Amino acid sequence: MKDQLQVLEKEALQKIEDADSLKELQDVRVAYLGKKGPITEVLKGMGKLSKEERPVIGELANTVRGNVAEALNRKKADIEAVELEKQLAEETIDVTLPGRPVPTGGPHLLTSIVEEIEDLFIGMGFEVREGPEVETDYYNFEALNLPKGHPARDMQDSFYITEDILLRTHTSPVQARTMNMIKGERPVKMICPGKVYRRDTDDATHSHQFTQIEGLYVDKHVQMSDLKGVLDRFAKQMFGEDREIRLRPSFFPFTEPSVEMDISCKVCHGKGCSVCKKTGWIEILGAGMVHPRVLEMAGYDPDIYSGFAFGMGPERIAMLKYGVDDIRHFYTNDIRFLKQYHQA
Ligand code: 2NL
Repeated sequence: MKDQLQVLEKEALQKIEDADSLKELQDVRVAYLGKKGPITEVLKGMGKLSKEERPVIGELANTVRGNVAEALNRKKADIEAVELEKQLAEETIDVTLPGRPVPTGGPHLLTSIVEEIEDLFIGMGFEVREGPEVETDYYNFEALNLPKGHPARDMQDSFYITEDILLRTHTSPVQARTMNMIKGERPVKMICPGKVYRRDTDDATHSHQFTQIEGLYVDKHVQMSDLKGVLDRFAKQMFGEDREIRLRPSFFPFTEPSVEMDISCKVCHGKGCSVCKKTGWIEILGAGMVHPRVLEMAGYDPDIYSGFAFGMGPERIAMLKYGVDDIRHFYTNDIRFLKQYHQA
């Protein structure tokens, strides 16, 4: 039995020595130390031994078992170390490779244009103000000299929430609210950018939701020449110092007199070409002297105060400046369109 155990030990140690994977090692463990393994079998047969032999063989069997178990653990650690080395060697990371680019995005073309226009007017002393997109009939129409029954108030032309509340059709109510807050106690010089809504069928030049920037300057002695000077500066700064402006008579219920402003065509400089439809001029915005009734309703004495106002569509400005041919490009968020206008 002693010989048997020693042979088993030698055999097991040799197999452990020869093993070169964790799987093989586990097989050896099961074969020699398992419940049905030969060492266990030997120990089971100890009952047949004499009293003297039993402790000797028992001790030897335990020693053999201990030696085999120890050899297994040592070899297991060795194999694991080798496999880790191998894995580390295979999975080395080349830290000198360039990283994957992270998409950074950028401002929407419309956002850039609105901010450019804001900066330009801030430079001329205007403050930027915002207001609600859901407006009362009073501020959207009444305060702007569009009384009940005026065709612009047609249910067909606006999005009404109740008979008295609607989505604003222009940003003028922000200006009416501001004037009302100041109550004619001091001048106002402001622009108000924001979203406006009109019931319209969307096409290349119309949208039911679009952006507007309106400006208002109310003070003592404000006159038409002030309007012309401010708009001329705007046109030149936005489209180029070589551009001329032209004011044509027009009509708005909230201004009197009212004008429409054109800029000279950059292609033909006023001579007439296909871009300007042979007129030499391109329409940019509407403006005028604030109607005395509008001033009065806002709490300004029209005999002391006067003002000018203007309104423009940043989509149209961007379309002219960058040659965008369809207003829907601003809203459909096709990244291929938007990316063209991201500054590096
Ligand atoms: C256009 C024309 C305009 C105004 C807007 C205005 C505001 C107040 C008083 C008087 Cl509070 N007027 N705004 C005046 C003239 C024209 O917009 O064609 N916009 C796209």
